[in-house]
Amino acid sequence: MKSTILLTLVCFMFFSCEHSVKSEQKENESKQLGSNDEFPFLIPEGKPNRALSKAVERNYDAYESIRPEQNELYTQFKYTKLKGFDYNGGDGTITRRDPSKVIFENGKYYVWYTGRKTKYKAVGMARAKEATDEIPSSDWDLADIWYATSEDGFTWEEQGIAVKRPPKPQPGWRSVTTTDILKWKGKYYLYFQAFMEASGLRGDFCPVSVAYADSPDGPWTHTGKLVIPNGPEGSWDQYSIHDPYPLVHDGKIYLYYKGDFDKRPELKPSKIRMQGLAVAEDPLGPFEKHPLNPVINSGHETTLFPFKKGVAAIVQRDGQEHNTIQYAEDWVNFDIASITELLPVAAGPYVPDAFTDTNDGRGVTWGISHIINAGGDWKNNHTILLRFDCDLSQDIHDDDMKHHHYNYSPEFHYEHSLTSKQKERIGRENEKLIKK
Ligand code: AAL
Repeated sequence: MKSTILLTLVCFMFFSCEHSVKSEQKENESKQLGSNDEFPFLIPEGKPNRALSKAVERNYDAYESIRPEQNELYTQFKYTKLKGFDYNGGDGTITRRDPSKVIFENGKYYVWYTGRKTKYKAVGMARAKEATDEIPSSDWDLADIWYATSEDGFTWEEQGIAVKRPPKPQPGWRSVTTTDILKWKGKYYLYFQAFMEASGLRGDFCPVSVAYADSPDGPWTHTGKLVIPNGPEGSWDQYSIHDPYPLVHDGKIYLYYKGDFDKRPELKPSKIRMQGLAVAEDPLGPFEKHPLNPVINSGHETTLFPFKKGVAAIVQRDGQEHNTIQYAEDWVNFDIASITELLPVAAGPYVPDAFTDTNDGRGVTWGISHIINAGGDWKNNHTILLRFDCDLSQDIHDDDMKHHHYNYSPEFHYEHSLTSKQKERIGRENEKLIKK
């Protein structure tokens, strides 16, 4: 009898205890979910334990934080005109484009870029057959690599040519362009697109070569080497290796580059651009292309920087994932970290830890980018350099860089007007409706 009473008592205590734990849990849950099981007004910090739409689930799983302003890899971009560069009244005979990353040496900032100062303006890639030794085809044809220095990043002093076109038939004899800098064991290396034909004749075809120097001020020695050669016939980078961009990681040189491929004249644009990775233990190679190439499925020019343990990429125009900032902890497998707008084109950021082989990349806050057709008239096509600022840094927290939209003026919208072909199509659609 006694034992039956005891058992009943124990069972009662167990069930009532379980009941109170469960009701406490439920109370907490409903506190979190709000009344009527609605998604709460105050977004839970951690992923709530309830069914979520795919989109909300992504907010928790795919991004560093649930709001962009707390996401270290979210930013807006601000732009400033640079002082110190002349463009011959914008007549198309002077161009400066595709800046390298910026580095700080000898008490000043350095940037290298494609410089074209030609007697004649470029005829355009479509008319490449008209190009001569004096008439450039594209905006980057018949160019050399120039450099400039600055003490504040806003006013620049052009120092002259760093790497000249070498004599024929050395790689780059036609044009040396789109360079980027590596500092490795006390020496400096400039990787560049080495054109051996006027761009536009068959496409924008070139491999990558490299020059080196003991000082960022040169003198630069051409290696004459195709340090990143084009891929084998039929491969994605068989024709173009563009925008070489070296960083140091894991005691090696991680060089990212762009390839343009999948040319389909029936489509507009007829090509797709993606980015690949080549790794070397020595700046002069051999570079081994990563077996998973391409590793970034979008973007045009390459812009990357060490971030935390991994590497981040500014993926601007072109491709499925344009207008995103991406991150790869293993330096190979990139995910979208944020989506933003008005990204700097061909950005060369100031990356203080580009060559320190860091395991805690601090990020970037400014750099130099370019604007093509700066005068708004393709007949005088030329490109200008400008400064961008942003907050993609672990060290600054600038709320004014974290807004979620720009206010574009009515004029800006109307500049993106319908073509006459589109207007005709709309007219036909209206007529069809009216006749019904
Ligand atoms: C760019 C870069 C490469 C291309 C051309 C000049 O902005 O992607 O350099 O070859 O356009």
